[in-house]
Amino acid sequence: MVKGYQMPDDFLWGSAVAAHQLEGAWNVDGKGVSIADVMLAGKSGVRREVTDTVLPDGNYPNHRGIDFYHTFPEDFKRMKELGLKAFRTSIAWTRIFPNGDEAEPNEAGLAFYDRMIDEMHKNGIEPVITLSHFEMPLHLVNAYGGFRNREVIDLFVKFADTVIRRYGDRVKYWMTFNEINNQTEWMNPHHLLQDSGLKDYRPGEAQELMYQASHYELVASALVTKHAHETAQKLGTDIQVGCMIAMNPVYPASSKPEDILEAQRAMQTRYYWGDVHANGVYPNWLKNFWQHKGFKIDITAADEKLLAENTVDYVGFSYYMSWTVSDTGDEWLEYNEAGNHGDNPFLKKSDWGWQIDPVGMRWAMNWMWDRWHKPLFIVENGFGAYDKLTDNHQIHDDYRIAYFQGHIQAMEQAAVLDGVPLIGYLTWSGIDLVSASTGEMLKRYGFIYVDLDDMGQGTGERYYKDSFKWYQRVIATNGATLDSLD
Ligand code: P53
Repeated sequence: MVKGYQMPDDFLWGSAVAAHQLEGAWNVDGKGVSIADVMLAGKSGVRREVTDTVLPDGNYPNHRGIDFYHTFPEDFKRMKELGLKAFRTSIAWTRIFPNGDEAEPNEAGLAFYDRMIDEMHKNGIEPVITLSHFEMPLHLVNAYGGFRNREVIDLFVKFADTVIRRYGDRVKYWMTFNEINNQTEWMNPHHLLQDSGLKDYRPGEAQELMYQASHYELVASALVTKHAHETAQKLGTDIQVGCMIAMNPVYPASSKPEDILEAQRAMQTRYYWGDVHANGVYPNWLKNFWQHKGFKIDITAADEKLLAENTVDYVGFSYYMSWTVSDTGDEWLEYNEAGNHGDNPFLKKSDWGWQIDPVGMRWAMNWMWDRWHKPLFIVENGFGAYDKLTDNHQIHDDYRIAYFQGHIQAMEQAAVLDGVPLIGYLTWSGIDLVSASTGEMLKRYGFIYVDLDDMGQGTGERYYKDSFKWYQRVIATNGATLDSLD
């Protein structure tokens, strides 16, 4: 028995994906080249190489995705059968502004998302849209330097305004930058490129550049929020704009006070983006830290006013794992995301080394609500695993069901027992797609299996995993039944 708790009637059960990880059709209907299009496939433990241009013989898994660009009408039928009430995807910036700086948008790209959004509504599924999910136009990286350049704010806001005006009558929930705080790990070039379009910098300037680019993104996010609220008024609709934070709780490795202090600073460091988005101000410790480091971040008084006056409507977050840290002896408590982590002896790991921690979900939800006082929206939670397709096309993924049982139960306890306001719960990813960190297809997340391998070989056929039936029943009982299938 796994105890479940019934959620409110309007609770949004759903799944989430990102355009570049499943659409394919990377150069179709006028789409430009994005940063996701120059990432080769990696493997577990092997980083994805980024090429300057698209090489003719490279294995670029995002070029084909799962061909969702063409299959979405049938795939949404399957998701309706699953019972999804909401579906999160992103709008690929390069379908709308192929290079990012054109005067006019690409009508074929806009028309594609018209069709996709209408198809969701036809199936009774509420769309949830991310504006920037690791897919900036490559041209903005090469010609502008990505978000280190203040000019990119206006280009992003123009893209966002264009799509919010176009779809604002049919899309209520929007998010600005996916996992904006992944760049806490600024020593990993992959995150700086995905989050901020930063490339070609000296290693010594990476940390300062990260803070500068992040500031411009926070300003862009506030401007988008402001404009979206104006658009909503004009259209007479309700539009909600959220931020999107990668929530990995960072625990102290022991009850030693120095470890606890270090963990507190780790949390402050990873989640200041949430502080600015939700509370509208930069924390003092961070301003002092910049000064200590000699960082000169361009933040104007007008920026600060804008941030204070345009906080988000809700906090969207992803949740996969938790970490632990120990004291480093540094008086400034500097948190090194790539270096400080240890193993938590109480937790098991996935095949990719991600520590599985359902209790941390409840802890994190309480922590965020206490700190930000904004409704929460879980927009990603899931388990990447190798799945085995049997001869008669079944997939017995009891490990995935077990992961969801623990996490959904913890989510329900936070919402029902602790009273944390929660809009919905979206699993990553509903249907198998290309992994963001490794580019693998074989790191699977779906309830729907897609018959493709890491080289893009396979029939592309869809099959239902055991977890499909399980999640279908969770949704049908509004979260009350979490037991395993018989
Ligand atoms: P993949 C790092 C750590 C946690 C989540 O991840 C992350 C990342 C960035 O790679 O990304 C989010 O596919 C992201 C999705 C991604 C999903 O988690 O690396 O928003 O795009 O696919 C799962 O296993």
